[in-house]
Amino acid sequence: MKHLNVAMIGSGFMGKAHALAYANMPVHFYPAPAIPVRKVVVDVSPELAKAAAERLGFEESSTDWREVVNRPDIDIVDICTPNDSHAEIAAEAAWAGKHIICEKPLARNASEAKTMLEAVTAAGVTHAVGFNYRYTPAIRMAKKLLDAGRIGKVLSFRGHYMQDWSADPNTPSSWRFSKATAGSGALGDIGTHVVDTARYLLGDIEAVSSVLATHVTERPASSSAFDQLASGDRSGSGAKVPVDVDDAVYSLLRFSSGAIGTLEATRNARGRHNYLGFEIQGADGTIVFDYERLGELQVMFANDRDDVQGFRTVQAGPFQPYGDKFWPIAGMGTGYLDVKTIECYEFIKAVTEGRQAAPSFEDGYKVELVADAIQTSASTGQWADV
Ligand code: SOE
Repeated sequence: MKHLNVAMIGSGFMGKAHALAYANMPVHFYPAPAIPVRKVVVDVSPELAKAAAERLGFEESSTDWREVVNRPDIDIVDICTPNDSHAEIAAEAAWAGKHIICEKPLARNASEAKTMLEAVTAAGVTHAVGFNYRYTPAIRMAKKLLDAGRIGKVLSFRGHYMQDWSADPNTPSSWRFSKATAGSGALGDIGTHVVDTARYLLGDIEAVSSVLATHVTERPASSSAFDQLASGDRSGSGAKVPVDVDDAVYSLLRFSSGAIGTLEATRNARGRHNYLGFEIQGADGTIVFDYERLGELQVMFANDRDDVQGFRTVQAGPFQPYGDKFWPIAGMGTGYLDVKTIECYEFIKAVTEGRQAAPSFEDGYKVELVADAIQTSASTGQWADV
């Protein structure tokens, strides 16, 4: 079986998810298109990098990403670093002829994303951006129902991503609260997942009318090398540092198809942990998804008999996309790692077949165009074209 050597840059939360996905993928998808080999992991200090190699199962560790991405034995570069380093690492990796998977959002803004897309296109390598949620079996199932016309013409989309890990003003600061490193706040971090899901299910968005807000304007500095999200120290002990990104975004959406919709995203919604979801209304039915119950899809078909009309709950299982690769009985449970494992499979398959993955850097760039338009609309108070 073919083997592909992976160099992973960054070993935080996403590095852990990707490392587990490389290990699990050939177990679920056998025979695998190729076996990903966890060759070398890079982090900012020798201690962090060495610990990451031990913990995540990489053969080697390094602190020099540039040297690593230029190594002749590396086939794939996996970018799991904060947003401000994506463009530089991706350009170097593309010039070195490596296939690239880059965590989302692709970049801090559309112009940076465009340079990345140009670099990978010129190099002719396979590229993917980590909008993992579109691989959720229940979301794939929603796409199948839409493509088969089961809810008729799509009229509207209500998309949301609500979390609460930063609702407490004492949640420590991190690169996610700085425009220089992140580009934007809730918009880039989680709103872009909604944009990717919307584009995947309904097609391109052509105009937006948006508002952004920053409710928590300063946070205690973090004492940890890693961004700890909900598991951080909330004692409020660090010196306060300013927040210069949004922590909530609300937007109206107009799709090229004629459908209309909404997007809501915040990391400060008490009680909502990973509440990514949507409701799609069609002329002949409705589809509802909520990631906090990711193994389920709610569907309503208008052609059901009047006396039994209503939502039914479909459990993801062997009859839904990718379901047969996991457990042989519906309802046994799909998790975050399963979604990351499917993402890994699709990327490795695209590499071995010498074609583009989906979502690619082009999708990542188009999402950034929407995110830029949302910021323009929020600052002008007008609709903005994408
Ligand atoms: C933090 O909001 C975060 O880690 C996002 O960056 C991820 O994309 C999301 O999947 C989980 O939450």
